[in-house]
Amino acid sequence: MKITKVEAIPFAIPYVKPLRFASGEVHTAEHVLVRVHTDDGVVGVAEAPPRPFTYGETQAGIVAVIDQIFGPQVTGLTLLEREVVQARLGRTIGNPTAKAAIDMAMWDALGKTLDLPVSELLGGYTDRMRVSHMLGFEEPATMVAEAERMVDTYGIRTFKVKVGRRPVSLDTAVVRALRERFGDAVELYVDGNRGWNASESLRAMREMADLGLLFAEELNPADDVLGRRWLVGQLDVPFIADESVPTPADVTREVLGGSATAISIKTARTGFTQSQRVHHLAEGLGLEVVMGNQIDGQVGTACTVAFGAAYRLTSQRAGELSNFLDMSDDLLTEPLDIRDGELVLRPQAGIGIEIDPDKLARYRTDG
Ligand code: MUC
Ligand code: MG
Repeated sequence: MKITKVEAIPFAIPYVKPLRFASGEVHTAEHVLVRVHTDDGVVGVAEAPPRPFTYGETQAGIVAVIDQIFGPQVTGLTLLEREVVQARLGRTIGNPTAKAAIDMAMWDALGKTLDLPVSELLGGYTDRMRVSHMLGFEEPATMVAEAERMVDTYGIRTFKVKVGRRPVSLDTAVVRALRERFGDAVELYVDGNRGWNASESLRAMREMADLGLLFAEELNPADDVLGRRWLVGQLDVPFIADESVPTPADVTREVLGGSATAISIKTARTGFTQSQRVHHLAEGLGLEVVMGNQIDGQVGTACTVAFGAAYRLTSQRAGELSNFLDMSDDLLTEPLDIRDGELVLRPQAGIGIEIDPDKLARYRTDG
């Protein structure tokens, strides 16, 4: 169970169509595959998605920090020394997806070593999650057409609508068009990625008051401290903190400060070990939780559903598990399969996936 090597392999897979939102856009999945090798010959895998517009990490930076700092810090430890790993990686502030991928690849290796699924090791609550699909910026008719395709092809009935454009009517028109098209047959919530200020956010939420939204997410910056508190105090739906809470300490600060009333858990940034802490904190505080999407590929999505299905709280709401559908290809031998609006866990050990060596050879960009 001793870690002998940590590999960080950059790869690039184009999107069929770009995803656009208030803080940026994604055209190609330029991610990093992390492989943790042990002295038993076991290899655990996970992926780190750089989000320069959110956390400041880049693909080259993730490879460098793993090769030069985090890899050497964990090599020689066993897969059971996860708290030692957390303490060592935690000395460095930031680099959330690089740290998370190492943690999840270790859990995958542990599951494979013990011949048990990670989701069962974590909590074993259920074997599936309902799927929520994220709709990026387009014209209302295009976004409605994409939602129709998701309903018809995959049975998905929960949509997170990206908002945060100006004027706010650009976005409120989309949400209204979706509600008019689908009536009560779909669940809708909105995510602003900090695009609006507090008063624009409140105006938009009032314009959409009759549209039955489940949540509002990160409509304005959390650093508008008083504005954010003012906004959250006036809403009658839970306000989800996403990129403002990359650590358990941030969750505590934002929630106790009145700047959030619900939490997005993203395994891409808190791995499994820190996501457990966020989950336990949310449970103790009585907060709603959504399993979020860091625009993950299939490796990252397998991690999200493994964690989300492990606990009652994280499996209540639909998880954001479908954005890999916009990618032209992926790395798995057997693609994830969304059916009847659900993603079902694979019964295999670890996170239940296998990397296709030919696909990795085709898409890796390190020579
Ligand atoms: C989301 O929920 O915000 C877009 C930016 C980011 O950091 O994550 C995605 C999705
Ligand atoms: Mg978000």
